[in-house]
Amino acid sequence: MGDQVLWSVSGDEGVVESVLERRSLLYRQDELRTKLFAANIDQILVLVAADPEFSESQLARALVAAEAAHIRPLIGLNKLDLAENFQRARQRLQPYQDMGYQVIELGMKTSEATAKARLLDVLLGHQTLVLGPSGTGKSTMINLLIPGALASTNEVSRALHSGKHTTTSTTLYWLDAQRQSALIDSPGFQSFGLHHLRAEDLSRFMPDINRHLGHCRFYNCSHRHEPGCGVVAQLPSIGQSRYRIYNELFDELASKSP
Ligand SMILES: Nc1nc2c(ncn2[C@@H]2O[C@H](COP(=O)(O)OP(=O)(O)OP(=O)(O)O)[C@@H](O)[C@H]2O)c(=O)[nH]1
Ligand SMILES: [Mg+2]
Ligand SMILES: [Zn+2]
Repeated sequence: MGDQVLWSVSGDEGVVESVLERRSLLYRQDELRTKLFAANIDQILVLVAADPEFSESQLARALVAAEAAHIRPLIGLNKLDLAENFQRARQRLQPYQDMGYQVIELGMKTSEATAKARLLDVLLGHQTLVLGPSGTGKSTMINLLIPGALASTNEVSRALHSGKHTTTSTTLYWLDAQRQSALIDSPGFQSFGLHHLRAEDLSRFMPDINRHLGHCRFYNCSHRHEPGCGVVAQLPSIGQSRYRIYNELFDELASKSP
């Protein structure tokens, strides 16, 4: 269990190309950058769902890590059929849409063809790392896009009593025969670390804060306690939730030894 394989599509079937070394792409947080670049990843798709309810702070953290690594982040919101929860999740994502992130609305179980088309539209021609909490539909997405991949989904994991996270290793799937497009399915949001970041650089990687930089009285303003801060002046538009996340991440980064 937990072997990593390379898949390709042959007709309607997925073919195992080779078994990779047993080691996670994101195993060591401090090597995150290097490994992402090594895999030529140019996009990160953060997949959340109407249910389970997503943690905004986890989402924000993944987006910051992507920005810091100069990798384009995309947000997928799955489980369109869970209408009430979906509407709530959509509202929680509105600030992210407003700050420029593309939010792709998906119903992988009930609107398969539309979901597939929307996904291929952003995925073809790219190497995309798929991230997201357990149960949002990452494996479902692999199976939708690559018939025959047989990525195990939650039902299977319950049957096998194999624990919370169904997907236990990082797997690369080719989306096209030319091998220009790949999906990297990686378990665990939690391994997505920000260790390489300095607290004073954080604001640059949060677009809604970044856009207000350059108007502070002090050139080295942390946008927390200083008088004459141009970011604090914009708090009504930034919103308490995002500013709280900024402060939490800032504290975390500042408390680490350089
Ligand atoms: N209602 C609904 N359920 C869905 C949808 N897409 C996927 N699911 C279900 O959500 C559950 C979790 O899906 P998975 O694809 O296993 O989730 P995952 O992100 O791979 O989870 P891990 O491997 O644990 O990280 C499964 O029971 C899927 O059938 C959808 O559009 N609507
Ligand atoms: Mg999975
Ligand atoms: Zn400031």
